[in-house]
Amino acid sequence: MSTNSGQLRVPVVWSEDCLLHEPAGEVWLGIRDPGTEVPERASVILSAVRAAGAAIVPAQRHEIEALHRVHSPGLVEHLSTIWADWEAGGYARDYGRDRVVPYVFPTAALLAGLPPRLPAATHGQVGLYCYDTMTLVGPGSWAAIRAAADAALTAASMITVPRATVVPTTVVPTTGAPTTGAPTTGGQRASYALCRPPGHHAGPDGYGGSCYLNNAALAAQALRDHGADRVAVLDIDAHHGNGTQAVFYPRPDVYYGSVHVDPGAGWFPHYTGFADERGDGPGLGANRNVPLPPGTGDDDWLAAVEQLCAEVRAHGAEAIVLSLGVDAAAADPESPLQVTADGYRAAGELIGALGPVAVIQEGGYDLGSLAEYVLAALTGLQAGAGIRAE
Ligand code: SP5
Ligand code: ZN
Repeated sequence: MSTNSGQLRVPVVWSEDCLLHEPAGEVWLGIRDPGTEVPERASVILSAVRAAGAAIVPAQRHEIEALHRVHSPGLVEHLSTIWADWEAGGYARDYGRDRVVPYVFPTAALLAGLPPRLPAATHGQVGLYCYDTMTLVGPGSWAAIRAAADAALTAASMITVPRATVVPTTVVPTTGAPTTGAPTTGGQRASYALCRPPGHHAGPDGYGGSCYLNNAALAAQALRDHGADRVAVLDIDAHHGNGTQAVFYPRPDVYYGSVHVDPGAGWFPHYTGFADERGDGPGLGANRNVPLPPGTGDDDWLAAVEQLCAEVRAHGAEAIVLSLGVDAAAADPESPLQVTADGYRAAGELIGALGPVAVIQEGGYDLGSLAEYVLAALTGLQAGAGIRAE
């Protein structure tokens, strides 16, 4: 037992299935690199939260319809079947293509206003819902994608929502032995879903950025469906959560606020995350992006987090979803931000004070410091929420 034992009182929602997704690299600028979104990310976080004494709660299986609250049935069906189609098509066996990677994308440049048809060939179809070459699909991917979504939905169901009249009825047990016992419906001030793969780059009808289904958006929508009139998603991953923004862009009921490295300075996702993206129609004003220059450290990053927290309060959010990417860490290979673990602890404290929070794991790729950062954020969060460590 580590000396941290008993320190982490936020229950951790987890499914072993999250380890089954092995993207086996990412194709970046035409070459397959090893990739950084690896199963070990989840393993090191799991070990650390266990050592810190957290209750581990199994992710509960939710019906497919819960996924359709955020995503098109077409995307969900595609993700659940594309590996089997790829395998049946012999792409792995006969052509040495061991993962699904698209090569034609039906962008406006190709379609020129025509509606996308369903291509006859599987290798044509694989570009239909995917917007980059870095988000590979393999044999275990769907099991993990669904498990991550289940973990997020479970975490959402664990926190208390004011005036909640509905407890989720679509929850059915999954396999796997239950562990030490936090309740699975309501009552918690905070919960943490150890989601892998991450989700915030996945939109209503498409995937990319190492994300397939949007775990945080699913959690936020579930909180709305469980009785919260207003929900906020705070995104402190180093990258802009274009998928979450897209899901809620026209809506006033779910605020989205993100602090991230400036896409205008050359960083992924390149096309979104600019300060002038403020929402659309009735949702105008309920979207906020705070892009920061490469090299930004704790002070300016925390000032941005504080600004977002003030907006969450002004929005009147009754429940909060925190997209917790820790790739703003100084040592992270995927971002040039320079935030310390103490910075994440301070951010957690600010956010924990806002109200009930369901925390969703997003990015974070430095295997040496990842777990320390997650623990810092979660212990800060419980302090801010007034949850006493023992
Ligand atoms: C969830 C999340 O954090 N997704 C971010 C994915 C950003 N990936 C950008 C990949 C750019 C290519 N990686 C080059 C790594 C060089 N070390
Ligand atoms: Zn990220």
